[in-house]
Amino acid sequence: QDVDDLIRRLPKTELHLHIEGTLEPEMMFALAQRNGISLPYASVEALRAAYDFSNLQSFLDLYYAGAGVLQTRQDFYELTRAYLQRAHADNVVHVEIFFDPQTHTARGIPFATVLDGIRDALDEAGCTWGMSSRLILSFLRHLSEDEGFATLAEALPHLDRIDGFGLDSSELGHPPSKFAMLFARCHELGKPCVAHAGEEGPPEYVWEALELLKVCRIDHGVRSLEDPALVKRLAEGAVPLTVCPLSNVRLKVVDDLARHNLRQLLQAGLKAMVNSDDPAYFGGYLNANLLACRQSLDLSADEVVTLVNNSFEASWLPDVDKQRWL
Ligand code: ES4
Ligand code: ZN
Repeated sequence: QDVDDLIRRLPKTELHLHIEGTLEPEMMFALAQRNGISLPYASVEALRAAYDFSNLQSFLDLYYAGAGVLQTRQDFYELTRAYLQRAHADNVVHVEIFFDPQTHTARGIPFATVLDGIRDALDEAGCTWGMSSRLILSFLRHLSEDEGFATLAEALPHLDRIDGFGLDSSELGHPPSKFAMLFARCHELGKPCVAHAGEEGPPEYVWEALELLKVCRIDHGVRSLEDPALVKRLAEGAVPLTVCPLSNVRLKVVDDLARHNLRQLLQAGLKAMVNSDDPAYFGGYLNANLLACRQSLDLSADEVVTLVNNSFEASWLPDVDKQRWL
């Protein structure tokens, strides 16, 4: 299939990826053994069988528990290296990845251990393959704004290695407005900000992310089409939406990939693109997401090129580097 070949061969960028969500069951078991941790699953197969989610929260419960096997700088390095190898195999040339420091500092893992391990692998991928990268510190929205401020304080000595800030975790009941002061501080530090919004939450949360958190991208945003005024605002501002199709299916945000609104988002003039979110849990990395959409939505070559170009345009690469790939 020509379009499938195009998907595989095109240079691509990944803008919505949680590094903790790339922890494959095999590595989870290997790290558990190395670190003397016992997992409540008998085997890799039993663990994979538990990846049958009913909503975002049922996934997050497993995702936070799984991340408990990550303990040392070497663990975070190996996790990130394995992801970057898979991305490179998909012809991904630039990544902007999230990490959730609060998931680890709450277990007594030092902030620097997490950051150093991830950065080791990102730097190595830059040297080995010329892969460029950005690292986004994502705050957990189920925690308080004060806890976010405490995490930001821990990040301050490392700001030269943190490229931006994000907001993730349980969306319903934790609107962006809860973090307005924290994100104002992030902007004062001169860093771009993004937020998950309109995944399970209503269009109002997307409005808040734009108006109160002043984000430059919306992560997911698939519920935006419910509000025509919001669609107008997103189109006029050319605000990118980092859509994650396989994630939306696995978390029951949409009931079937064939009914995903990806094409409608593009037709409404929105800068949507495809990303992989938590690929170890949702059944595939970037090419798998694009190939699944091609199949279920019958994406054309033009649509694939638009999605990939939107992703480069939405990236934080300087314009000269974007020109290389567009
Ligand atoms: C996430 Cl899919 C999703 N949504 C919100 N927060 C997250 N953290 C990791 N994956
Ligand atoms: Zn996400």
